[in-house]
Amino acid sequence: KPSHIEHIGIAVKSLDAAIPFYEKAFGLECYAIEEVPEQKVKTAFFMVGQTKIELLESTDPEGPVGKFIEKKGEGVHHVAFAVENLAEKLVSIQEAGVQVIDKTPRKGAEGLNIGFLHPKSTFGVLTELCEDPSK
Ligand code: CMX
Repeated sequence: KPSHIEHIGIAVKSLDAAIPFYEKAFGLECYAIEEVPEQKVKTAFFMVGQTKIELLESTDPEGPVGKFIEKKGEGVHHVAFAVENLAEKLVSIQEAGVQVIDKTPRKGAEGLNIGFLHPKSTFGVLTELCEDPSK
């Protein structure tokens, strides 16, 4: 089973507008800003215990976060669980009848291997599984 919630992804229109909220309201420090061109996003990370808040700004209106904001506005975009043996998990979860977006792991932010499950198959919540290859 997953060890913890690795991160919560929050779609925002502007990192520059959203980062100061997390800094001022909670005294959190933005420890990394990274562009992930394959996902058409720019990300900003805050650590809260073992879990990160990942702010997501779209770099392309046709990308997943651009389309999400257009349809639903800013808000919680996905929940990511930390798992081991991601490739096997993606196989077994499909065997259990869950629709996956990624049949095999791909590279995500922070060097993690990631795989997404389709929100239509997970009660409306886009769900990500992540594996830290350095562990
Ligand atoms: N949470 C819940 N539902 C979502 C969703 C989300 N984040 N994104 C899309 N949906 C829903 C839409 O509302 C829509 O529902 P309806 O059919 O009821 O209207 C349906 O899924 C299809 O949405 P769409 O706008 O037509 O978008 P697509 O089908 O083209 O893509 C999805 C949807 C989830 C397959 C795509 O966004 C995807 O592959 N996401 C995974 C990758 C990703 O999100 N990357 C960004 C984060 C990267 C990172 O963390 O580094």
